[in-house]
Amino acid sequence: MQSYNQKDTISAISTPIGEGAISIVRLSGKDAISIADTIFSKDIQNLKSKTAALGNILDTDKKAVDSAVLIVYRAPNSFTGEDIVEIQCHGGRLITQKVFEITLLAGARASLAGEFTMRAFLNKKIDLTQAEAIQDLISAKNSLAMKAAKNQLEGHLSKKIKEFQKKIVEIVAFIEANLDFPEEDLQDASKNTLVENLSQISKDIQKLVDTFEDGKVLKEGLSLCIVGAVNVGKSSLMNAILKKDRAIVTNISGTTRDVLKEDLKLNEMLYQLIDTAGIRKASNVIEKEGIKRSKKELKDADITLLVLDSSRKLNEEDRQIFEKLDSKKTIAIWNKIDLLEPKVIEPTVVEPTVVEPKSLDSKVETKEKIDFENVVKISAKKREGLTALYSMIEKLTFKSKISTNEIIITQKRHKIALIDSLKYLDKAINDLKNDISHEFIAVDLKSSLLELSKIIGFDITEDILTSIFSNFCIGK
Ligand SMILES: Nc1nc2c(ncn2[C@@H]2O[C@H](COP(=O)(O)OP(=O)(O)OP(=O)(O)O)[C@@H](O)[C@H]2O)c(=O)[nH]1
Ligand SMILES: [Mg+2]
Repeated sequence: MQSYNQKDTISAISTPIGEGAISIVRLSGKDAISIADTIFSKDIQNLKSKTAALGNILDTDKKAVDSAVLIVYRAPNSFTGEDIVEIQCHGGRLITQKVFEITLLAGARASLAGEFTMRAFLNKKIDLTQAEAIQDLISAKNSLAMKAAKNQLEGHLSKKIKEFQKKIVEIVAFIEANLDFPEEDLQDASKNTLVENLSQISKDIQKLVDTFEDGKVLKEGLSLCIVGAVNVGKSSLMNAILKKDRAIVTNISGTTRDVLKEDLKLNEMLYQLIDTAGIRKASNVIEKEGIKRSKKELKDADITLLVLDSSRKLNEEDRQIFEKLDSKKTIAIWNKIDLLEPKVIEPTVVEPTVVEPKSLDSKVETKEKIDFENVVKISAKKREGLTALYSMIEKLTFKSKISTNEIIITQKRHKIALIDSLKYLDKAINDLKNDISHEFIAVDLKSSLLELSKIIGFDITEDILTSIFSNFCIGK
């Protein structure tokens, strides 16, 4: 693995590769200005910080390659804390690549993934949570994930961690003061207060840990797996949700043999919608394999959409699927309600959104009652009842109702550090209750503090740093 050598001046194409009006090639490091100066038609050595110059980029034969605007940022007032030069050239694939190569020939090194941000962190321009938030912000796929990343970038997570630290430090100081005067044992009253205060911190840290599940949902989305017996309308539901004819639909039982997956955005959230083969006792080898795959998807699904055919009675196949389901993450969907009496669906326009009669659910009676908490009635064919289904999906999506102002942890690294910190904290609380020597308690509290510091970026090994930043995009 290449190493992130901080002494080098680095260069990268910082805009996406493609055709656009402009592209930016960015240099950072102690030689950034002199390198840019040698490849530019104008003298920029004395250009003031945060000012621009218009001129030509010159190749090694001093021939003009492109006209460009250069912006100079002088250390320490730049993103990385080093001298930075941003070269804004024309946005063609080839021209951008050429300008980038010229910077390398003039002495810069191609930057590694996340190297600009890593330097910003190493030069204390941002802490580690903020560095990580930058990548989250870039890769955010929905507005909630974007807001969570922005929150973190603004330093709200670090602030919260520092609050925990401050409270623990005060307690350590108190305990250590007592260590210095061993004859004065902690009074019961102050011991109880300490236990109370530490327990409150422990509870608050646990609360933050609990936001990780939601954070993961924001970042990665959830899988929505459509399952059911054959011919109940699973593929029709997939098509209705996607508003396109993705899956083959026929009246032949066992039409779908393979697992179909499509990305879906609903209420700003990301999902992977999965259509599966109808589950039944199959004799055909292909269908058997399809059913095996359906069962695997069902097992891994975050939310299950169980489709039932309301035009017929439940059968053994339906009931066998019930047993495999976790009712908390299942939505039971009575499909084909257009075939039930009284007829409630007027032959209205089907695409793209359908105005639904409000009392759709109450106007039709399904043949049987089922024991599921989340039940909706729809017609996949007529695309009716989907709004109710979508709100139910939304309800099951978040364990707690996410407020975008809330601090949410989205990195596994943060979760691990918080849990490790909690372990020491809880041990200290127990020891305090059991009158264990205060020295041990102070040591545990200090270990707890150290784990919290890791989140912000203190006491982080080079390996960990490399693993964090290597997931970034080049040029960031
Ligand atoms: N009337 C009516 N027919 C429907 C509805 N949904 C599906 N169907 C019909 O039911 C039949 C089966 O639909 P599919 O979507 O292929 O069912 P499936 O569950 O994917 O079937 P397999 O892949 O074979 O397991 C087709 O003839 C559909 O047109 C509905 O809401 N109303
Ligand atoms: Mg199907």
